[in-house]
Amino acid sequence: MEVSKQELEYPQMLLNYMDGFMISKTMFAACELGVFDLLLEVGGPLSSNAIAERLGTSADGMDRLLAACVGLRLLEVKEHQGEVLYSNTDLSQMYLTKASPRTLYYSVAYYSHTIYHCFSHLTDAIREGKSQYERAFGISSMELFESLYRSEEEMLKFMQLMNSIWNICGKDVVTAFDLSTFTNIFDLGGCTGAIAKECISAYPRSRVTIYDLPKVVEMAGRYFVSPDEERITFHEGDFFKDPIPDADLYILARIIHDWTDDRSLELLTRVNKACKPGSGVLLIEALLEEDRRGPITTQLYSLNMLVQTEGKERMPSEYLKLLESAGFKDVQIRKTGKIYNVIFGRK
Ligand code: SAM
Ligand code: ASE
Repeated sequence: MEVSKQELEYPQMLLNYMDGFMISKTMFAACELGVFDLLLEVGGPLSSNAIAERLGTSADGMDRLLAACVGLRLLEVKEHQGEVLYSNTDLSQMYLTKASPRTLYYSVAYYSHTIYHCFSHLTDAIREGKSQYERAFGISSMELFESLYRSEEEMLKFMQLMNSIWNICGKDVVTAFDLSTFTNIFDLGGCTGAIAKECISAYPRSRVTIYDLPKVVEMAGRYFVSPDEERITFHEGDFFKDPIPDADLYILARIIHDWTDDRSLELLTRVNKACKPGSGVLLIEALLEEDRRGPITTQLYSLNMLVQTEGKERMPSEYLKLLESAGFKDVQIRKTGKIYNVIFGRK
């Protein structure tokens, strides 16, 4: 693609890319300090000094942070009787406050505490082709989910991250295919139960079992799934080692992208063995375009899979090949128009 003469004279795009991490960190800092939560709580505009005082920060630092948030369209500013006052935009109120039902606060927190540090070692990750937990957090080689869950606090933060995107894309992924004929559904690596909740709300006859590691099941029961959800149950196990019980649909959301082709094939073959004829498998994943031109979000996520996991993001043709090698047929793909898409296969 040719750039315009004007762009060659003044490379605005490159300048924007250089600033990218500052934009991220500015938004993260405003979230972490509680700027958006405070403005929601107060319910009206506040001066920079008042915000600094309430949040216990320097006045000068807060003044600059708020100015940058206005530039990023995360806050609104107005002058009233000589005083400069700040308030939330609709977008920050809906997505950046902790208690909002559509909050991305926990995604922001995980990006800021974990992903950001892994990405400071991106160059090394690419040289070596492996995750950067050792460098970023000083922990020596452990199994993937042992490093992701290196403390109870970190496990909870990861679970909150996993949970939060389904506030935005959950309904789309469970309704991309009509799943109403499947009543006994297993969500392998089902984590916080976000997908399970979407399923039972979209399909009144379905029951969903969340299959995950024992520690995760314990946390999910404690923090995420209410015991009143009669149609959601738990099953503790390791999907690489322990039996996979009977079901008529197996959902694997963001599971295959954590693993190498070999491990993915091993897992999908185990799932295929557990399937009866007619049973299905539903993969929920971000998808790369076959022509390698995008989507940029998924291309960046694939780099994140490199710095954080053993896996990668894949193209539809790669998922098709994995599923067919594992014994699935009639593979169909549906795009949702959002980050995550859906791949359905049958035994
Ligand atoms: N499906 C959820 C979602 O998309 O929000 C969570 C995806 S998360 C990337 C991967 C999940 O697989 C985690 O909940 C993790 O605990 C679980 N997991 C990893 N290894 C596992 C294993 N060997 N057996 C069962 N679950 C496992
Ligand atoms: C995983 C998904 C994620 C494992 C580690 C992860 C995500 C972040 N870290 O299965 C969610 C997607 N976001 C990005 C930046 O990739």
